[in-house]
Amino acid sequence: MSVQQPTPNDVALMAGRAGYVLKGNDRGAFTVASPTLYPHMWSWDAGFVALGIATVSVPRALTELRTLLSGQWATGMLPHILFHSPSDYFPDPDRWRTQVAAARPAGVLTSGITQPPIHVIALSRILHDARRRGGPDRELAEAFVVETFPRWLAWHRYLATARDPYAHGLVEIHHGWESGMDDSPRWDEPYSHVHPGAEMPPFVRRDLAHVSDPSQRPSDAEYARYLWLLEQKVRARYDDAAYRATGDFVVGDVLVSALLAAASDLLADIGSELGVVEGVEESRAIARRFRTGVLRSVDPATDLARDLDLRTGRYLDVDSAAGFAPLLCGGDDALIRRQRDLLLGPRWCGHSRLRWPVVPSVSPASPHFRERTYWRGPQWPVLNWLMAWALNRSGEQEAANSLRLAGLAQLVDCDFAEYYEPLTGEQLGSRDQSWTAAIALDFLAARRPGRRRPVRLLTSELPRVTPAGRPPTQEFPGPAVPR
Ligand code: 2M8
Repeated sequence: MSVQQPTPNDVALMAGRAGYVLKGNDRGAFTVASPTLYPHMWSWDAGFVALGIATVSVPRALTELRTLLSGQWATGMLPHILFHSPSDYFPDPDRWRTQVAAARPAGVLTSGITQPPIHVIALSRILHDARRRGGPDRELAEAFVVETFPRWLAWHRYLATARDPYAHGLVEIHHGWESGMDDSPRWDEPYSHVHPGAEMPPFVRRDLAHVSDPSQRPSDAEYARYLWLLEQKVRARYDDAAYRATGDFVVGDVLVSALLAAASDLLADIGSELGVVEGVEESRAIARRFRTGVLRSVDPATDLARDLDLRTGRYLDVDSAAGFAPLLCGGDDALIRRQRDLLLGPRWCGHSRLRWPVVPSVSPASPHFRERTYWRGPQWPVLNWLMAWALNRSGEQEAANSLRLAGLAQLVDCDFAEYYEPLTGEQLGSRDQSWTAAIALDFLAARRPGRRRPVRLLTSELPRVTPAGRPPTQEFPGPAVPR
C-alpha cells in the first residue's frame, strides 16, 4: 500500500501540535507520560520523549535523561517510574514500598521494576542532532555522553548480570510491566502460573477513570496478577536473587535483550568516539552476548524471535512485534532480510485489513489478535518508530521510510493517542501521550531517510487551520527554537 506524503500544511500543523503537547506535559526537568492517565515520568517513555524533544532543543532533551538518571538505584537499575507529585495514579509509592530496598535512590520516589533500555539509543540520536547543529549544543551533548557514560554502562551491566545470572543471553524480566507491553499475549502462559495470594492487600484501580472504554485496558484479573507480582517483589525486598527464588514470573524477554544489545553497541561507539576507554570493551561484550541470545531464540519455522519462560524452560510462541527483535540488534543479514519482508508482508504491516500499514503489536493473522485491547493488537507509534529505526540502521532505507510515512499519516489527526485501533485507525487509550508526540517530531525531522533536520516551530509560520476543539497553535510558544 502506498501512503501519501503529508502536505506542508500537515507538517506544520503536526509539528506545532506535537510541540504543544510536549510543552503541556513538561514539568520543568521532566515530561509526564500523559497528562491524566500517567502523570509521572516513565523510563522508556522518557527515552522516546528525549529523542523527540532533541529535534527542537538538545539541552532540554539532555535534561530529560539527566532527570531519569537521578532515579538510578545503587544496583544500576533504572526504575520504570519516577514519581512526581501526589496523584491518583495507582500503584502509587505507598504500594511500591521501595523503602524496603537498600539500593533505592535517596530523595526520589520510584517504582521497583525496570523497563526496556531504549535510553542510549535516544542518547545517540540526540548526539547526532547536536553534532549536526554544532556549537554549544554539540559541546553540551558530547560532555554529557562522557560524564554519564559510566551511569549508562552501570544500567546495562545491571541487566546483563542481575538479570541474566546464568548467561542465557536473554534479559530476565520479573513482571510484564518490565517489557513495556503489559498485557501482551506473550505473557499469557507465564501469567497463568501467577495466582494472587490471600495476603494481597485490597486495591482499587484508578486507570479506568481515564479511558472511555475499560475493554481498552487490561482486565481486573490481569491487574490482580500485576499487583501480586509487585507484592512478591516487595517481599523479596527488591533483591533480584531473592525474587528469582520465590517469584512466580521469570521470563527471558527478547525485545529487551535486543534493545540492550543495540544500546550497548551504540554506547561503545559513542564512548570510543569521544575518547572513553574504560567500559567500551565491556559494552561490546554485553552487545555480543545478548545478540547471540536473541538469535538463538529464533524459531526457524516462523523466523520470529521467542521469549523464554525461565520457570518452565519453554520458548513462548506468540506472533507479537517482539518477534522482530533480531531486526533491532542485527547479527544475521539473511535473517534481517527475511524479517524485513515478513514485517512489510501480508501477515504484518501489509495485512489487507489494516487502516495504516504500520506494525501492529500482534499480527492480525494470529488467533491472539484483539484489535481494541492494549498490547494485544493495537498499533503503538513507538513500536513503529523502533522498526523504522532498525530498518534504517540495517541499510533498509526504503522500507524504513515506508513505515515513517505511514506512521505520519496515522498521526495526522494530531490527537497523539497512546495507541491506535489497527483496523479503523481510531485513537485509543490516553490522548496527548508524550511519546506519540515525540515520535511525530522525530518522523517529521527525518524528511529524508538517514538525514534529520530541525523542525521549525516558529509560531508565525504555522497555518491558521486548526481541527475543531484544538487549542489554536498560534498561541503555542513551543520549546526553545534553535535559530
Ligand atoms: C503502560 O504501562 C503502565 C504501567 O507501567 C500502565 O498501564 O499503568 C505501558 O504501555 C508502558 O509501556 C508505558 O511505558 C506506560 C506509560 O506510557 O503505560
